[in-house]
Amino acid sequence: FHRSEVKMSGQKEVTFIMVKPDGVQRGLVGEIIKRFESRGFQLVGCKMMSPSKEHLEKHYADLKSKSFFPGLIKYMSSGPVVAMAWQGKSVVKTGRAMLGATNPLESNPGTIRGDFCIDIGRNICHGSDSVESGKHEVELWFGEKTEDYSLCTESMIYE
Ligand code: IDP
Ligand code: MG
Repeated sequence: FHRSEVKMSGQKEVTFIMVKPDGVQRGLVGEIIKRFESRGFQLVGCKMMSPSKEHLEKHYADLKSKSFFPGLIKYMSSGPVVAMAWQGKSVVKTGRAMLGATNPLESNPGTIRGDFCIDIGRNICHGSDSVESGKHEVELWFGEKTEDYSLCTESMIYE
């Protein structure tokens, strides 16, 4: 690796961000996109869709044994979602910080959940919780179909 290639590969980290059905209904799609865009992250995939129960069960497979799992699947299939892949340096960890805590009442003001919601079962957005799950979830929701392009503002965002 050249130095610049090492830097570039760090900036290629991806996370899966989803506006949940309540976020769509409440008109928060633009607000959530705006925050990631303004921060400097790069949108590499975006689609509105109504995922099947089977797809949602795969996405939330690690929560299958939880008592709230049936309710979660019902909530998540109550309307269309906006699925997104965002790319950039440390986008997974930073994306989680931008979302706030799982329970919105424990989310700081200034975070998406801390600014726009109250109940854990209506917390308006999803974000991958590790670099590995970011890769896995982007693959699950987009397959190979994310965009590979460079931002012309890159040298204004990264030193
Ligand atoms: P995360 O979305 O912050 O990563 P997870 O623990 O992965 O949180 O849970 C996935 C989603 O399941 C949460 O965003 C929330 O919508 C729902 N959820 C988690 N815990 C509860 C609960 O105790 N009651 C109801 N819903 C829950
Ligand atoms: Mg999670």
